[in-house]
Amino acid sequence: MKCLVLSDQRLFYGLVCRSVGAWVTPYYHLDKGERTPYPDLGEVFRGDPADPETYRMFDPADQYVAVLAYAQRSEAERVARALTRALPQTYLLFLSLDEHLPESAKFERMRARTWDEAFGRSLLHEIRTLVTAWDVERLRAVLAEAKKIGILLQNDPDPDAIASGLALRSLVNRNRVSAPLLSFGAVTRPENLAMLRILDLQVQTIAGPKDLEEFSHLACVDIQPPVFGDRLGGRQIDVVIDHHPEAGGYNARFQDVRPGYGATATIMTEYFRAAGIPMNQRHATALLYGLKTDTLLLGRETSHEDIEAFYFLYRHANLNWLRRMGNPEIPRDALASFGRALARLELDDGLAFAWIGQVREDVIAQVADLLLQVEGAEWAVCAGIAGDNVVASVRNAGYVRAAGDVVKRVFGEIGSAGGHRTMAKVVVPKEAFKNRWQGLNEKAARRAFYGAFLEELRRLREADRREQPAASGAATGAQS
Ligand SMILES: [Mn+2]
Repeated sequence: MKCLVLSDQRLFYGLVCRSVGAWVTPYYHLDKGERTPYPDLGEVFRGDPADPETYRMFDPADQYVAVLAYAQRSEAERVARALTRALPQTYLLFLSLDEHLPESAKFERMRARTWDEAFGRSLLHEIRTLVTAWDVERLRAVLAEAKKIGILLQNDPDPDAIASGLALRSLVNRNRVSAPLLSFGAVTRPENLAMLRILDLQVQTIAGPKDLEEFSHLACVDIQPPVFGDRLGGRQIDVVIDHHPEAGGYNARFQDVRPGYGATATIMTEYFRAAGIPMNQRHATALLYGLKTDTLLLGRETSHEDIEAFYFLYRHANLNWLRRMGNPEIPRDALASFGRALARLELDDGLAFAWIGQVREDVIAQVADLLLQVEGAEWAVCAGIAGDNVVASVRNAGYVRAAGDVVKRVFGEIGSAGGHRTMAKVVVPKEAFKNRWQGLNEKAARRAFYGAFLEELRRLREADRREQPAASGAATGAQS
């Protein structure tokens, strides 16, 4: 389609001459005898734009689109009137400042946009990219002299933290030896373990300030130093990059905290793009997975920047890896014990239980998730042996008492137990388990979970019932 471009600001011709060509053929209006402002502008037409005669070279039977960018509304309207009289089948796009745009129904087939609506975002983007590129330079300068960098992630780091840590390491040209990812708690969620496995990533577990001594520099990613309390032993943190609310009370040499962002992965993606660093498949997949999980697939606390980053990462990521991370694979040799366990699955008083024997630790959590889908299950427990421990994953449907509290009360004394409201984990050393429940097998595990554990659930349920006001006695599904 032919596109007539008319403006009293010649700069505008430069703005459009390279950007609309793919879809329309532009014809620029110039005054009689006026020199072409850009040498390779393309087709031009000349004359008084407010005179219908000026458009004689165009066939009035054809369809056109015209872009009119005039500083004054009166001028824009005068030109539009002449133009539509000569070429009645013309779509009109007006661009100007808000107060100089024609009212929306002034002409047929028209659209009026302000300059900032049409170009503002991309101009702002350019300014921000410029600043971000220098942020990356500053970041690199802060870590340039580092002998060894510790990249600190939250406890039980999530994909956003892991991906952002990986991205930071690459931005400053380090590797897993000179800049390891550190956490005060191991990665436990099966999806996150799958991410580490598929992308060949390691997170090193550390215990306290002593473990930080070997690092000349420390960076906090997807978290801010105050969250660690005194576990940092008062160490100076050099770099903080995060999207959680500003914590305050600390001073880092490089600090970039953007609470409006849905993920730290978005900040890291902007660093890569602004600094012109190629995004490889591994980085893109990690960052996309981090962004996806932190924003619940862009459903929660998502900014325009997150969507921009998502769009960019999506084109560079390996979607097959991504799919495998979202649905962690079950090892083949675990399937047999799965089958046996599920066949003997017990469901008593709302508690679904399965013992799956010796197995990779994350499989236990996967089976627990599955058990919670069993009809009639309010609680699900899957237990097995992983390494030197008996490990159990506990799930509840979310409307009964907190899973973490229950496991702590029952298992807190002989092992480590804890978790959130709807999921919890129990780790008991094999020996301690054997002594307490007279064995290290399915029978003993059943004793453990159908003994004290079920007892505790019954007690809680009874307590809930007593707390319920008589009128709503039937509603046992109250949120706790
Ligand atoms: Mn995050």
